[in-house]
Amino acid sequence: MIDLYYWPTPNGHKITMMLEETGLDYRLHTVNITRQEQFAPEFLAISPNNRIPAIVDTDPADGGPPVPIFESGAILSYLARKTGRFGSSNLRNQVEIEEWLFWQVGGLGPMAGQNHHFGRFAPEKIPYAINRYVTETARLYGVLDTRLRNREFVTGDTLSIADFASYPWITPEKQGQDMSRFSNLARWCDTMRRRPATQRAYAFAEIARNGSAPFTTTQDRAAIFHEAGL
Ligand SMILES: N[C@@H](CCC(=O)N[C@@H](CS)C(=O)NCC(=O)O)C(=O)O
Repeated sequence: MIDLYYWPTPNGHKITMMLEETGLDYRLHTVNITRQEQFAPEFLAISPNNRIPAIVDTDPADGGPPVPIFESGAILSYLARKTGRFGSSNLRNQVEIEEWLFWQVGGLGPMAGQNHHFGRFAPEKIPYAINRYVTETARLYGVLDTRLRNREFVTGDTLSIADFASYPWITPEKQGQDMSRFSNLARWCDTMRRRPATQRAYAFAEIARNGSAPFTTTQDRAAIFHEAGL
């Protein structure tokens, strides 16, 4: 069983997308970061950087005690190893998956995060900062758009953890981006959005945001699917 500590943000969506795609059994625990729940000592014991997402695998492959993991990239890689899915055993493909995973966690995520901060949340509007991060987000969109020109997914013909990492961070309407400049990226976003697992992941996001109790059992989860018509 995977215990997922989650809030419905882009970094949270990455992991629910992966878990829904793999069909792994998981329990979802909300950590409301708008109410500072990420600073609770129980959560910090799992995620010392006071950030979601985090997981605890209560049934690790080595049969040992539960494994806690923080950082979305580390979680995606761990789950890929655990399930044998959305990673690769091919050396060259592995390199590509890691490149694009690190590109997202070190580039697209932080830059788009600053874009959100200065464009939407900062109490003071600072044109230099807004422009800097909108421009940098556009550059990163362009890099991914070029990458997707001859590929269905970020690392080739098959879906990988690199896709789960980037998809939730492409929100042009929140990031001052004109998607008509990025046709390959738009096509890929559409493919990702239509996947049933993505639909389920985002349905949970809505439920968590509305303050409903998170699910703790597979039965609760089935009931939520049923209610959401998924
Ligand atoms: N590098 C981290 C970033 C995680 C992150 O920034 N999480 C945000 C929500 S998207 C958070 O928990 N913020 C709470 C805080 O800053 O206190 C990852 O990829 O997991």
